Amino acid sequence: MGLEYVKISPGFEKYMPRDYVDLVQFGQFGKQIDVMQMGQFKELVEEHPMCAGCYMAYFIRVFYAALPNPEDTIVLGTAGCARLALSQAAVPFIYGNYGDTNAVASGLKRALSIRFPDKVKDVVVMAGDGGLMDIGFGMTMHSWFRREKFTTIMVDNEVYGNTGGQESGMSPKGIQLKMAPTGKKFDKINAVELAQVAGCVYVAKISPTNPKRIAKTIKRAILAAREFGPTFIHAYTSCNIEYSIPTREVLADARNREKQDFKFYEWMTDEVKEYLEEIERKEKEKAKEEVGQ
Ligand SMILES: Cc1ncc(C[n+]2csc(CCOP(=O)(O)OP(=O)(O)O)c2C)c(N)n1
Ligand code: SF4
Ligand SMILES: [Mg+2]
Repeated sequence: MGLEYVKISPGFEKYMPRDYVDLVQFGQFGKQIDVMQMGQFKELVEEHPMCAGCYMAYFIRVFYAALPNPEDTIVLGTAGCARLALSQAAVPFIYGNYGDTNAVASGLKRALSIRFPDKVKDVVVMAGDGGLMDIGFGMTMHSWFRREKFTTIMVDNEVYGNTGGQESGMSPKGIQLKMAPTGKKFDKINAVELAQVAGCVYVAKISPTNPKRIAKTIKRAILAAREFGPTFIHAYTSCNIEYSIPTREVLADARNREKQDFKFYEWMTDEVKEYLEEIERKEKEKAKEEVGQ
């Protein structure tokens, strides 16, 4: 992709689907849009087949609104609920075999750096707790050991949601699930600590209760990965179905978990901190200038 590729050739507007024309005219391509404006611009993902009221689907919606360069981003997913919405977005999506996402993303990011040495191409993996911390554990870890420059986002619903309720390494100890009826016997894996030890330069844990904070975290992780190395976000994204959470209670549930296992946590290396602070300082100055004009 790229901005030029997204634009419609003059004269062809009337032949293009309405959705596409709206996306180019009123969407995010080539612009920086504040996530708080959601609902007032054409979003990169709209219709999708995830369960009604699924909080993972909400997180994915905010994720797309937060991308710093959607026109130059490739998203990688795999089997699991998230890919149902990721594959419907107006951003290129690659489906890695279950467990392979971080190996495929490593090759892709390296290939893009060779093919487009003067351009920034962001690669983001978004996959479930099973995909990244169980079956794909080795691939995830080794991409971090090798310091591959892309972002990994784990949408942790603490279960294998897409296959009907098996326990994962991320399910809490003691939890009974449809296909784990005697209760989980082991602790939840500490993914954030593993990421730090394995070489990630920016690590965050988040419960999606505050869209501005989600957006800031996603943007920081992507910007840091461009320059310094692997970055990781561990996001709580509940599963209404397997945890029997009524749709109207998903936000209350996310707030509740935020007080327990998912207290906001952010860690980065000193050089990443310095780099991000400089970018954010410049952005603030620019915004002030624009208000003054
Ligand atoms: C190699 C391989 N093993 C198993 C599966 C079956 N499978 C599909 S989705 C899934 C579990 C998904 O759980 P998770 O990664 O946590 O994502 P969620 O659906 O919970 O979002 C499994 C085991 C598969 N597609 N490929
Ligand atoms: S099964 Fe759970 S995580 Fe998957 S789409 Fe439905 S509510 Fe969301
Ligand atoms: Mg899961």
